[in-house]
Amino acid sequence: MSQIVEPAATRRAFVVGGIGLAASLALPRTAQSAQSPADINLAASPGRWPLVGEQNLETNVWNYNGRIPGPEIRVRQGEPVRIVVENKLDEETTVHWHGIRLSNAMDGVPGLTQPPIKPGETFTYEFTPPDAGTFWYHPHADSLRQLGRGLAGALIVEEASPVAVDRDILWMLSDWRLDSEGQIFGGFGNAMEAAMSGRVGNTVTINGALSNEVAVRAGERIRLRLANCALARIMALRFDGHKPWVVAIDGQPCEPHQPGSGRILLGPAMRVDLIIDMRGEPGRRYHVTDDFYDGLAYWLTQLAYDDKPSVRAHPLDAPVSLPRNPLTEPDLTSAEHHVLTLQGGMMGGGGMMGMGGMHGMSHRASWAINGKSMTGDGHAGMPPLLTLQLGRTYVLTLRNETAWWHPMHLHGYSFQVLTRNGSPVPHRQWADTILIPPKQSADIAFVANNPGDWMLHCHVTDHQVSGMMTVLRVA
Ligand SMILES: [Cu+2]
Repeated sequence: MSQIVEPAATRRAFVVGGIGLAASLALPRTAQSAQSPADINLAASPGRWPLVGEQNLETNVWNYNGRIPGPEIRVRQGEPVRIVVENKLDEETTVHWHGIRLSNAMDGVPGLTQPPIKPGETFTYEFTPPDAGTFWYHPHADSLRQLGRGLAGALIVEEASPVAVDRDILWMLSDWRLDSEGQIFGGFGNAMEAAMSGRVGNTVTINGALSNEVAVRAGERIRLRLANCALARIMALRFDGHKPWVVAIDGQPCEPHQPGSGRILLGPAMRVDLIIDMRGEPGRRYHVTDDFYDGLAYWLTQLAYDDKPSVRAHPLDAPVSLPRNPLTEPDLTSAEHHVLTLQGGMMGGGGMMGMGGMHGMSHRASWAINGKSMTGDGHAGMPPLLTLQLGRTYVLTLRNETAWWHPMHLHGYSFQVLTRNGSPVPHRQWADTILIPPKQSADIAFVANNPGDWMLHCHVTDHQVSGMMTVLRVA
């Protein structure tokens, strides 16, 4: 079973909220189903979209199926999916299914795993997602412009049996750099910016629109799926008056926990699933604030309670624990260990890397991993930094020597996060993208059970295309 969730339903549920709310409170939620598996069609093309919501002001974007974000694709765990991607852009593209453990040929890296999709051509992606969870899709070609102009969408893999929540909602968080006319600034790939934070924008949208409020009802339990689709913006969300439980990270269930700081930290490409019990007062509003950057806090939206009394007489207690996915536990006793050192950028002590990229493309090398800079979006003949033995457990230490944060993404795998700066990481955390603060390190572990050439790169897109990228070969 697979389907695209219709835009009307999506917008009503996420943006307007109130209509149909009572009807959706049935517990547990019933998965919508199509009777037979059908092709899903995605067309990447230029378009227009009312990002800032003012009348007659539409932003020129690039999008999938005419929408920002692209259609929410919902599929079932363990059931085959066929997605036909048509390229209506005037440049090459590919689609990467971020976080899905699939075969290498379906991973969407141009040159490395498939020929790029030329303008006017199509490519069919086929895979069977082994894991339920919150994933997303985006291009892996000309990534700065294609992602930065809006090509991204959610890929939700539903659990075999529905999770007991009143509502399951998704916030695709995107960051745009808009001018006073509401149009996207050009100038992607600025070298100075690339050597610093990357292209952080000035407008953050939820599901393709500025959000003033999200309607909620007292007493309801919401599963809120957060996905940071920004090129570079890191987010730290606070839910005033609420105590969300983190139940999954990058799609992978963890032990439910409330983050000590109360903040939900989301680097680019990261997802977090929350369970939030709406224990606010009917009729009140509560800010959701992003205060990651010092002095630049803003409120993203408000949880707006309607006037109706609580939907339940007694608050729910323990949050739901999501069923685990079929991940292979690393065998740490026999693991092979490697250190990957993240280097470069401004203010890191050594200045900018200044070295020529191994693969120049049009991007200047500002960053490196273990002294090597691979630039661009992927291409044929990228030499692997490491060759991993199929079936063996590996522990990688990701050591950030730079002055900047890096969300490091490994394709084709979910890895266990073992330690940060040598201290054990609690709550059984697995991820596909790990945010590493300046001068800090993390140890991750995984069983190299998926053969192929897999990218490992920073998901601050400017960092990726200017050198913080490498390839791990599993053979
Ligand atoms: Cu980075």
